[in-house]
Amino acid sequence: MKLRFLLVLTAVMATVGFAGCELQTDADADGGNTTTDVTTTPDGTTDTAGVLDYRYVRVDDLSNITAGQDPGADIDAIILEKASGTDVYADKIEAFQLGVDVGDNIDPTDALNAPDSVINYTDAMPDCNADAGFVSLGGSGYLVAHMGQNIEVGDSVAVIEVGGCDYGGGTAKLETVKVQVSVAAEPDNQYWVTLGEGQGPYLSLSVNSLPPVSN
Ligand SMILES: [Ca+2]
Ligand SMILES: [Ca+2]
Repeated sequence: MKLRFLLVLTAVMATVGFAGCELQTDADADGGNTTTDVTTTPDGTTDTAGVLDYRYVRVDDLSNITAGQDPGADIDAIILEKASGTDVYADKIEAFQLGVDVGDNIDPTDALNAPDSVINYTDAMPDCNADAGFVSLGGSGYLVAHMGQNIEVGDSVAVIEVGGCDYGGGTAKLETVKVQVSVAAEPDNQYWVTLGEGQGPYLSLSVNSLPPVSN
């Protein structure tokens, strides 16, 4: 009888101890709880205290095209298509790695802001400027961009690539890219979530699930 009581007491203490640790871990600066402390940020997106925002997009060139003019995928723009219908653009390049460097168009800031090479990108055969307004990743390179708002479930991330469009002298070559999103900017951080891969000129990938990452 006495032994049984002791075992029960030990189990109760273990449970209390575990719950105590959990509360300690979840408590944040203002004493709230990470699951309930939701605020709205100045840019209109929701912000959950203790949970990092998905704000970065990595685009990898999977084409392996390393010769010719502007080899590899030619990125004109990255668009965060919010569930609300608003389009938000990349506003900063965080990292950039060229595959081969034989192109004229190797300035990664050409992937920022609204499309300026393939403007009518939703048309079946858009027009494109094959001379300017995009960055060629060189067959195996990548770039990481910071987006103007948080990437959330229900949004889509679109990459505008100068391919499958009419440049005046024919149709620009389509090239395959892979698209990932993360809470961190480093090219090799552990939090990248793959949205998918495919070809342009308008590759729009939906954001179906994003695992919460605590800070
Ligand atoms: Ca190309
Ligand atoms: Ca551009």
